[in-house]
Amino acid sequence: MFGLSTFEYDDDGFRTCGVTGLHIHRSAEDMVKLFGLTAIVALLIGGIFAIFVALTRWELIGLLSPSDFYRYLSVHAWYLLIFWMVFMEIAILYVGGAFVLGRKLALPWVAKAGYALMAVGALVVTYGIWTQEVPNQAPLLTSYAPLPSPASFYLGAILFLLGALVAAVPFLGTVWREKREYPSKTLPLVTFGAFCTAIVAAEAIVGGLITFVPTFFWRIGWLAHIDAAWYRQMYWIIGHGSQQINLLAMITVWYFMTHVVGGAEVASEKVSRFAFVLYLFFINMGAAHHLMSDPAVGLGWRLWNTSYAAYGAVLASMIHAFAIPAGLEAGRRRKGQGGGLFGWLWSAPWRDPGFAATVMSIILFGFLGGITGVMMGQMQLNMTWHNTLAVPGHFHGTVATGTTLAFMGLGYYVVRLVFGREWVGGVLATIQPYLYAGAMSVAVLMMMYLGVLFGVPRRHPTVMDIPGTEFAFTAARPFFAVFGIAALVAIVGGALFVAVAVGSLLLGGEFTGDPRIEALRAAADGGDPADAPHHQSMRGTFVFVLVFFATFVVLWALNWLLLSQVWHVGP
Ligand code: HEM
Ligand SMILES: [Cu+2]
Repeated sequence: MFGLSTFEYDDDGFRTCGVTGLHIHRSAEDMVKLFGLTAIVALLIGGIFAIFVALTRWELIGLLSPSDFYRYLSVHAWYLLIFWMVFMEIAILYVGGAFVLGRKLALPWVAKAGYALMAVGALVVTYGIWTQEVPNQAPLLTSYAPLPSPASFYLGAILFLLGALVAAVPFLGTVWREKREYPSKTLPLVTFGAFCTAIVAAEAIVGGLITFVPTFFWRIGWLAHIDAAWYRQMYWIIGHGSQQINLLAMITVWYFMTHVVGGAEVASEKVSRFAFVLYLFFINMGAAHHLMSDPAVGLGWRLWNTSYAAYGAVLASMIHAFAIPAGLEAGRRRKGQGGGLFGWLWSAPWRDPGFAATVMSIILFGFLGGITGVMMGQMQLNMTWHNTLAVPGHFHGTVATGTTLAFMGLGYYVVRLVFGREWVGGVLATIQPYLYAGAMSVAVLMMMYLGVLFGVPRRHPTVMDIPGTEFAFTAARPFFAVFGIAALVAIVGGALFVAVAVGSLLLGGEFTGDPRIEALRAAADGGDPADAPHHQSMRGTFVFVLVFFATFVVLWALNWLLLSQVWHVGP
């Protein structure tokens, strides 16, 4: 597809990847290219809109008028959080399914039909956002009823969701055929992770259809009324559910990339699989954190879901957060790649942007997104975070820093291993993950400070005041300056990724293999059972775990201190 490939195939349409040893069929490869490239186009468009959004919030520039701000913010959110992520996730399903199992993609025409539905849906959503009328029809991400967002917007969202559901069918069909052929063989961990992702995705999408279809009927006049509280609760099945898809897909990419590029080996398959299963049972309930201040649902319901059940999913994340670095440490130690406490890290391929992006993703997702998510997902602490700029701070730590970096890392290897192109850009490609990760981290921290310390609201185009009130945020000005500069640098970092990826496809030489990765694969073939991954020392990872927990405790205590200072009870 696209005539960009440099590979040759056997008569059945298979080839053997020289780097990973995977048997890859053309049918799956074509779809990975199609969905992957579309995702990168969405990243580019959403990134362009990030410029306008960030430069409006930076009061020194104050670029857009209020009506334009909400229109641009809606495009930014839908192209990045939904289109960039979901197109990439379908590609990940096909990598985790057909590629890893060494099979043809089942029902490739269904994949094409799903793609067409998704693409049309995305365009209709864009049309809806663009033609909405001021003052208050811009959907943003949530399009809460009774906000009268355009009917075309809801129609587009329905088409897109249907398309994603259809596009998941070839993945499930591929797994089905594998199980029919080898009923007693366990699925590889990456396929298992992709399978759990697909289940969580199906639940989220069905929830989205249950929400958007009646809302669409309401907008075209077939239904007289939509209950606002019903909408809010149902909407978050997809609103939060899509973040669960992002999380599971990202973790699957972490396992895949640390293994392929870093030589990681899974220390305990059972424990890692158990963690995926924990998500299946508990992660949905986390959605209730969006209703933490909502009077329409009971207090007990909110507390149970967010402070008890959700911790089942947090436990799963903790297990992966240990298992993946531990797998990297154990795998590299076993292959003789560095001893001592951190030798396995110093010797890692830090100049490889695929590896660097993956590791930055793991670290920053945990420290910036994970810790803040658990804190603001807790009833009392939520009061100081709710609806402030700290909330976008949190989710730019998760999706915009963590998940986006993981998908960029995978993107680098799609360029190499699927398109068969070597990266162009030299040192620019090497620094890209660091530039994006570093600047994004600063922007995220500033959003959090502005929100928690100054109470600056989210989703607001006039920045230094709240019209009609006495509030003024002038003291926050220096933080906005740092935010604005960091946001611009982050946008440059994101643009650099698009430039390297697209540049490599058009101008890159043929990728003929990476001696470092081949050496890792050669070193993996030691058959000594005493030399198993779980017999290796994982003390380096243990030190990281202690650092992580210490940070967690300090931030937790600090946030309670801030909460205690919000008001004084008594004389
Ligand atoms: C350099 C990159 C980026 C910058 C500078 C940036 C900046 C911003 C800013 C300033 C806001 C508005 C906050 C507010 O006023 O409430 C925002 C909102 C948002 N951004 Fe980003 N962003 C970037 C990348 C991303 C990425 C990669 C994603 C998703 C994967 C993303 C998803 C969102 C979402 C979902 C919203 C909220 C929309 C809503 O409130 O409904 N952003 N972004
Ligand atoms: Cu959520």
